[in-house]
Amino acid sequence: MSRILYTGTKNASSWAFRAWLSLRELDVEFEERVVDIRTPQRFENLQRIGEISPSASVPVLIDGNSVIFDSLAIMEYANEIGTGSLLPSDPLSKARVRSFLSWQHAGLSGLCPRLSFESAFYPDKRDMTTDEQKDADRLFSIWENELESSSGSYLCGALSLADLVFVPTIIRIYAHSPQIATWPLTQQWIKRLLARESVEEWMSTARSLPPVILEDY
Ligand SMILES: N[C@@H](CCC(=O)N[C@@H](CS)C(=O)NCC(=O)O)C(=O)O
Repeated sequence: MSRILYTGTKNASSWAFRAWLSLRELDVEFEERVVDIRTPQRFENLQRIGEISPSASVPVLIDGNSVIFDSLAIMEYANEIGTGSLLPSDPLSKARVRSFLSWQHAGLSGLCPRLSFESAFYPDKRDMTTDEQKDADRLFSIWENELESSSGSYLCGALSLADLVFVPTIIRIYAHSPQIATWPLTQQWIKRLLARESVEEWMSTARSLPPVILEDY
């Protein structure tokens, strides 16, 4: 196998999850090497990744002699070498999918840093704060409008990179039992995404690991 994906600890690595999901959904073959990104071994392990990748972070995809780093680049590359089904061919629809990808990649909202991916796996979860629920509400209403206008099962009609990029975000919000009844399409979309074989494969391993406790939870 000439293609190697360096991912991170499965209950702590939301960016690696996105790249991994795209490769899996597109049936691209790869060998997976998990980098332990828990402290204190994180620093030494990522330093070693820095010897092969400029970003010194995961995910990194090695394909033959090429190094493709950053989840977004890997997602787009996966689509190019896979079935190509995760980006629409029409330029406007493709730009819409890419808008969602870029938005998530640029930080999305204040919610992600406050509600870490790691916290989705804590046995005792706190309630969401009012501000967090407000941020979640905004995302839910945007997703609801998108689902309504695409009349599809997924954000932009068929499953696309736009859906996959939001999976780790959904997981961190959904694990904290948000009030979501007002957005029925979003609720169904979340359930549909979480039930995907690829998502369940990653999550079942993630759930089996000892939780990575962060102090600022
Ligand atoms: N923009 C990068 C972010 C990657 C990232 O932050 N990865 C985490 C693990 S999920 C990591 O390796 N962090 C270590 C670091 O950047 O020092 C991407 O999308 O791939």
